[in-house]
Amino acid sequence: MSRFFKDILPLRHDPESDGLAYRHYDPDELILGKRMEDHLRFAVACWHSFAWEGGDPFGGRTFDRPWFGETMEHARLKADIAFEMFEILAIPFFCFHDADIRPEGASFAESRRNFEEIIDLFAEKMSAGNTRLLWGTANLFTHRRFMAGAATNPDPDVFAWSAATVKLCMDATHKLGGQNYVLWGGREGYETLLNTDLVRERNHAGRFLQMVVDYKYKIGFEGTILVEPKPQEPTKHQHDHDVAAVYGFLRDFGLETEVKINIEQGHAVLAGHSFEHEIALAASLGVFGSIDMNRNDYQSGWDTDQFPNNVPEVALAYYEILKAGGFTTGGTNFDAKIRRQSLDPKDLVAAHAGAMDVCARGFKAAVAMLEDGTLEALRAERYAGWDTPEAQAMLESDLARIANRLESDGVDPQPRSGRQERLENIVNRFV
Ligand code: XLS
Ligand code: NI
Ligand code: NI
Repeated sequence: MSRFFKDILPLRHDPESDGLAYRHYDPDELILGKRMEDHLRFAVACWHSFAWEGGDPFGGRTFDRPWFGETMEHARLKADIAFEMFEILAIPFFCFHDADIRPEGASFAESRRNFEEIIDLFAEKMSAGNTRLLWGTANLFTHRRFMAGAATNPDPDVFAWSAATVKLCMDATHKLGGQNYVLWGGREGYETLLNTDLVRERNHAGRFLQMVVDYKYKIGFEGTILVEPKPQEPTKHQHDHDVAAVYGFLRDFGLETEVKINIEQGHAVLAGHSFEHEIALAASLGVFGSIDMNRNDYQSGWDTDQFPNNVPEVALAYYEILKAGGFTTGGTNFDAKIRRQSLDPKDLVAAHAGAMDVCARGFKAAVAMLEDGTLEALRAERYAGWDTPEAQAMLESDLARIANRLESDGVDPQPRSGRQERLENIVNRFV
């Protein structure tokens, strides 16, 4: 029995349950020839579940956890409880930042030793259980040294600190067999141009990412390097605004075949996009990697990082992921936190269980929509005019020849319905 989760038993698939169970998520159910667990590849995010204390801009800690404290003893207890929850959920993956799992030391070397000791403990626990590492990452945003950025900091010493930290976190991710390494540039942006050298900052961020890719090859890390876009928050203008901006950035630095993108639902919404738009765009550019699954409150306009509970939204996201061929090294990371009034251990487990069920329902709906084929057929029909040899030849032509042909053939476009409501009605049959 767990010290923290007390009488909470390991969750099972039980559609009839009225307690803590998976009513829709069944890891072993075969879908399109693959187990549901292997399609969805769920992960717990250590920062929200075990490091976040329940604070908001107006108040501090609301959670009372026995592992809160800046000693190694606390860190070891935190690791124990985290792995207990992974077992209760029977979740296949987890993700972490260095700062989530170790106390900050008085020097870089002390922080490194603290971190390496916990990584060794993680390695032991992982070999005794079934939970693997989806991705590791470095926290280059919480400590005040990063207030003006990490790789984009005007102070070269902070660039150096960031490089050493990422090296350490990549080594740890490699050691634990992580499937990806993520970079989210929380502070890689700026508040005002009055104090910012935009060009230099962008160049430093690009050079930093090139060094990350070089280091991946140097140590033989076979996972995927992922960048996670976010348009604002914490800084006002972020260099990694959305998928389109990150793709342009990768192209600029020759990294578009080396680095892929980790797309977060809440960040997509903050950027003024839908989640499925970001996924479809990344897939079309060959840079789709993984997802951070959560949900923002649509009224508050900031990154509330709630657990997903909107099946139709989730279904449209998985529909695009399936069309892109599904995950390879990526997965569904719950970058989500319980609300600050959700004090009980049970709230933490129920949040993940509910989110996994929501994703399972959305995923199954997506599979059904794809197998049904009506949506794809109607989309293809909308563009069918382009399948003719004349239309294709126009793409090899030029403006003057096209203009001539328009008049000589008497071309006269006839508007046709986009049928949006009918398409939405079709989606509604499946969700
Ligand atoms: C914050 C980000 C962060 C990354 C990992 O908004 O989502 O949690 O996923 O650093
Ligand atoms: Ni986020
Ligand atoms: Ni995230």
